[in-house]
Amino acid sequence: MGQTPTLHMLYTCPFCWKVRSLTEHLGMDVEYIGVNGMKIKKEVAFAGDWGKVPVFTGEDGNYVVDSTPLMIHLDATYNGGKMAAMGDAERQKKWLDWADANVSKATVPILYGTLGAALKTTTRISKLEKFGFFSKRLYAWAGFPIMWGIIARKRVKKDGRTPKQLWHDLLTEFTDQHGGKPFFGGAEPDLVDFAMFGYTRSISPFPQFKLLEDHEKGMVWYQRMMGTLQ
Ligand SMILES: N[C@@H](CCC(=O)N[C@@H](CS)C(=O)NCC(=O)O)C(=O)O
Repeated sequence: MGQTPTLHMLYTCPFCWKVRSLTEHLGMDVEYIGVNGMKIKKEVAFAGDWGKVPVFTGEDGNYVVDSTPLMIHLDATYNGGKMAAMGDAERQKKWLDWADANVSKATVPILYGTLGAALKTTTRISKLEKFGFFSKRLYAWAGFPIMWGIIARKRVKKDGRTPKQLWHDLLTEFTDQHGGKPFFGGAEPDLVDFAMFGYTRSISPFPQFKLLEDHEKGMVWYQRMMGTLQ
């Protein structure tokens, strides 16, 4: 036995919630370390050039980065690789890629799609995350509403769907894959369930979450996933 594993994360980072949901499901003893959103590179400098969260450090002091490989690592190390071995490996890989390619992109527009939404999200983030007094205000009033709001609006326009419609379509596409079973993985959740759950859960502290709440099948699955956490 070495040190207690740590997970460096941002409270509002969707990728971090993929990993954290899995550690909570497995009932792991992990110390969650909230980094300062304005100093991510510095705070995870111990993990080399990566410069992003999440970063997981195991009992042996070795770190693992990048949420999807990190989930696969946790399953292999702390769960006997049970999730990776569930069902068709190719299907699992395809849908992990699908979630990373599509769902992460849908998250930014829903949180920052209009200037009003961007400002609401940003002030909420500045309350949730750890910032210094000045950066807190700077972050709330200047940074994200302008930068991300503009990027998100461009993306939404190009797609032609509202951020809500986009999320609903993704949840439908995903739950259609369950084939009447409780989870994507079948009777039990697999890595795709946890990736999708992490993305969805990262929106839950924000008022925009109500836009997802009328996706009935999606929410039934979401609550079921909540029930698998320890
Ligand atoms: N592909 C990575 C993406 C991680 C990522 O982009 N994290 C963001 C926070 S949501 C970050 O740390 N960004 C800092 C930066 O890019 O400077 C993953 O899945 O873990």
